[in-house]
Amino acid sequence: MDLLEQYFNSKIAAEEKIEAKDWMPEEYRKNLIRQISQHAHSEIVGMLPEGNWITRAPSLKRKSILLAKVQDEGGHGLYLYCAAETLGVSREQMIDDLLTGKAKYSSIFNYPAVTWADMGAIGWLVDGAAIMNQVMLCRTSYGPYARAMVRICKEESFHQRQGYDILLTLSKGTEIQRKMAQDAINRWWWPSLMMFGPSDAESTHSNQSMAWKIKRATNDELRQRFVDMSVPQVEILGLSLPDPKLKWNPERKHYDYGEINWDEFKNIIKGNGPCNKNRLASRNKAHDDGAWVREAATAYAYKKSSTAKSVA
Ligand code: BYC
Repeated sequence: MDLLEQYFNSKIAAEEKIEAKDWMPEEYRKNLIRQISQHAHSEIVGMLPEGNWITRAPSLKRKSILLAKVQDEGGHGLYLYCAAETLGVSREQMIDDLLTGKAKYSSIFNYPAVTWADMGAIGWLVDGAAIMNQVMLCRTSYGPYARAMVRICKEESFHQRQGYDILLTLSKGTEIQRKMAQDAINRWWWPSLMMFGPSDAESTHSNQSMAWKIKRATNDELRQRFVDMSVPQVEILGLSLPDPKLKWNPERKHYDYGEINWDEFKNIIKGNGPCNKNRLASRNKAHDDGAWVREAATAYAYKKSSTAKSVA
């Protein structure tokens, strides 16, 4: 091991952040680009299921809250693309990988949001799972990623509350509203558990990512914490989680839960989920429709720089 690598390892061991200009192993850089860009894509594609409901929100207040949330997701994507760019990958390359279907993004966004209650379940469960994972990432070893996560987590906790608030309101409403809330929870529960990734035994990157402190807890550890956190919250709603095997285990001091359908997870990751094609088509359309904005911004920047040069 050469001196540079020894120094890198000593910084990781001492909980010091690795910064953009520091030497780092090529595999560390590649792994971070992979994870951060997938994370950025998830934020951007994650705008779609909720964006669809902005015009159908049941009140002005709910509409403005949802609008703010979806805008936040766009902002999170941008912070994360910036963090990935510090590792030497270009924004154009990352976006091209997303639009051509080469890059992965979170499996969760390939499910449809079919009722207003889905806005509640997404906020409570999907953002809840995202926070569980992302709070850990505030302590990730790469400085620009860790700092982006601090801000993202603050906004995500507002997102989770707005989702829970929607479900709480529906749970106190009419019988039809309660049923709608329960149905949304039934559909989003298992996909939310899949967000944490494959089981530790099946996870390709976990061992190395844990050793480099990119990840600070494993997929199964975070999934278990999420299950433990969700049970008392669903009890307050007076609703239930769709898992007959969910049971407190006094020895483990955790809830046991049923088997995740990993075939469904793998199928979605391969691009065959209910909304994969639709999500990519929507992103491609948005990108094409926005071409004139990029062209105008580039022309303006060029004009500004030529004016500056001629004045100088
Ligand atoms: N979906 O070795 P593993 C959000 C892939 S929240 C699709 O365990 P790793 C939001 C994985 O990429 C969601 N693919 O991987 C919330 C790998 O494939 P490659 C985004 C998945 O990286 C609300 C392979 O399976 N959050 O944005 O160690 C509203 C083997 O997995 C998934 C983040 O991205 C999945 N669920 O651990 C709007 C958090 N799970 O790359 C937006 C940051 C695994 O070898 N990311 N795969 O082809 C992470 O913490 C980690 O990347 C993961 C996976 C825990 C997700």
